[in-house]
Amino acid sequence: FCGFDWLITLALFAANIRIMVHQRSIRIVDSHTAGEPTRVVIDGGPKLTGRTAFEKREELRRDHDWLRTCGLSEPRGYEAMVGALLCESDRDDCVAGGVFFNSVGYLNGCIHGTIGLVQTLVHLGIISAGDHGIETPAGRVTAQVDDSGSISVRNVPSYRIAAGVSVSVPDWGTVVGDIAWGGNWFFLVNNTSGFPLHLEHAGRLTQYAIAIRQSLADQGIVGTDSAEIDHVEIFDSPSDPASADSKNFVLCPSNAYDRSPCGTGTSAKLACLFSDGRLHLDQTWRQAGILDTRFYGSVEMANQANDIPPGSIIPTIKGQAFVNGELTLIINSADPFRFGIPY
Ligand code: PYC
Repeated sequence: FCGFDWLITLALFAANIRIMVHQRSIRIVDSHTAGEPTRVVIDGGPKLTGRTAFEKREELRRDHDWLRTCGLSEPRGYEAMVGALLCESDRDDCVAGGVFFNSVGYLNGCIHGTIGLVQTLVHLGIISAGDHGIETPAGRVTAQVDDSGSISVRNVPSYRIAAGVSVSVPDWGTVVGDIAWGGNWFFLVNNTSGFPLHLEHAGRLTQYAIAIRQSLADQGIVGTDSAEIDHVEIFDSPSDPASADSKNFVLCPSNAYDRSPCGTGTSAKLACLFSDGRLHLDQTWRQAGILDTRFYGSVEMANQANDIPPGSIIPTIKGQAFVNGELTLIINSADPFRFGIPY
């Protein structure tokens, strides 16, 4: 070899390897909030051109759904996992944006996921204690990071649109519940399954909740603008009344149950309690989830606006997340399941 010959040979060799096995890397930070996992894509995802988080979510859904399936479907993920694509926000009052998804589709808002995303930003040294705006497809939320490691998220306006709705559920009888919005649509019921809200009954509780959700759809019971009610929230007495006011079991759209008390679900619950006069403006509601981990909720009145019913509240949900992994996903063109196992 003389002159630049060896350099040209090296470049051709590298190019050949790239053609033979094309590889793409996605950088991830994993965390859990009260037991519920959040997988945040921090680098290597598609560059989105949408202006708002809502537009970005629709672009992701339409043009880049591979990111969701590759991160959350097996063999890399599982159905309880929620993913978030960390985005820039065009808003001056937001430090970042987040688009949330799961193994079957996309979410409007996700409070445990927002707490996980904010903890990820703290972990990366991007933010520290203080107030930070985050843009989500459901609207802007504010996250307050405190020195003790807790994160409080001031959510979007939440409200109940119907109380005491009866639904006939094959094999389970008539179930009566409320329909409320807390950033996602929820049907909230007291537990009539006959199975206590304990982890050992998660399978039967999941069947009960799926049957309720299916019956809502079959009987045309929907949210505003005919939106599907895709979350079911079941309540019972807390395991330890000294540390919680209520315990829940929340079915998510992927048919997984939320390991946390579900932040948007707790927001919907606060809206119902407030409408019933069972929660006051200066009160803290302690909501336990199926693992007996807790979110702490409080409410303020929402300013009246055309798109929300009178009496809507703004919930603030406090919880804690722990970063438990940093990894690089490798998308190898030779791998038949590089975008996840389809099902
Ligand atoms: O915490 O809002 C939440 C949530 C929604 C779905 C799973 N977790």
